[in-house]
Amino acid sequence: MNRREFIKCIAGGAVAAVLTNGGCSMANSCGSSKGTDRPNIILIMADDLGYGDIGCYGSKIISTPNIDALAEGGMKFTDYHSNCPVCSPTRAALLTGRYQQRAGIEGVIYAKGPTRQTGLTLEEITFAEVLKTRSYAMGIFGKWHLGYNVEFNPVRQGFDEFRGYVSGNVDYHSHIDGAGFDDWWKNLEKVPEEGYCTDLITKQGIDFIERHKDEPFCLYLPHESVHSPYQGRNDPPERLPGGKKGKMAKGDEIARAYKEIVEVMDESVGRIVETVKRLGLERKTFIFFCSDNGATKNGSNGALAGYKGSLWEGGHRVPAVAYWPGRIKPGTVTSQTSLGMDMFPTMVSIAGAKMPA
Ligand SMILES: [Ca+2]
Repeated sequence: MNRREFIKCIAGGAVAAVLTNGGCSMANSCGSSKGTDRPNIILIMADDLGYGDIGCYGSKIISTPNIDALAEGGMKFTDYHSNCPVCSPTRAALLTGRYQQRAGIEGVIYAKGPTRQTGLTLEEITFAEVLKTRSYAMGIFGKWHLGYNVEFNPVRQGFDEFRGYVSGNVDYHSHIDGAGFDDWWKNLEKVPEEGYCTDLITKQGIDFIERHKDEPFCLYLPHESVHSPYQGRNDPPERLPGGKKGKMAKGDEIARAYKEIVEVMDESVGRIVETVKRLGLERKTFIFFCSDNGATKNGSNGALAGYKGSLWEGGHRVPAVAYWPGRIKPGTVTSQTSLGMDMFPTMVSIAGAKMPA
């Protein structure tokens, strides 16, 4: 690649440039989709998952064979950073490709207090809106956290389908948010759905892929895993209707539940990839897995100092894995510094869409 091509790559997306440099056999246009008909995109984001929380980043406690397999068959980033050490700003930057401050989301949008009334303004251009210009089917299943009020709903920001929750976290079983409100949506309406949060997100994701297998799609799966409350599949709900409190995990129970929450998400990643393979979409689907900030003291940031909320690397240097057979050489490890908001131009480039002015 000559210098001019490299600069074009940077303009087209730093992660796209890394993918190209990482040995994509077919990438002759900086990761853009020229010559390929609009590849599918699957973006899976964990919540509060730390640098040391999964197998391919050194965890000896938590078993993540499916994410590890993506790293083995694709590319592992050792210096990927979430845009912020907390949730909402990271998501604002990911969605808009802009620094979160420019997108107006400088801090967490809390379930309680005045920020509950705020959200990502509709004037912001999201990757969903840009991919729609290339006729992608757009689905988001899981956590939004860019505004509680219906005016900020994902279907107002370019997504065709939304199932999940708008707050920072819900009870994995009762789907009640931190302020005591039911928080499980189908587009603009609250529509309850029974089940464990991670399993519901997985089910919706698989259903979306199956329904859109014959057209280009972009599936955004922002998981709750491994945010608190710490609840495994068989644990009781903590938040009950009417503001009542159930049993909360404490001490050793947190470590046990934490491991299970991550392992169930890994199982989810496996089921999504299995669906892509089963439908013969593997070579035309770009899959990216990352976290939205570092782990709390209940998890592991490996050798990095600091935790979620800190500007030490433990707060924002997080796992990231890219997988795309035929485009990304298996077993690649890159130390290229990259940032959550790089995903916007990368996805735009892959879709062959135009970057907004
Ligand atoms: Ca988070």
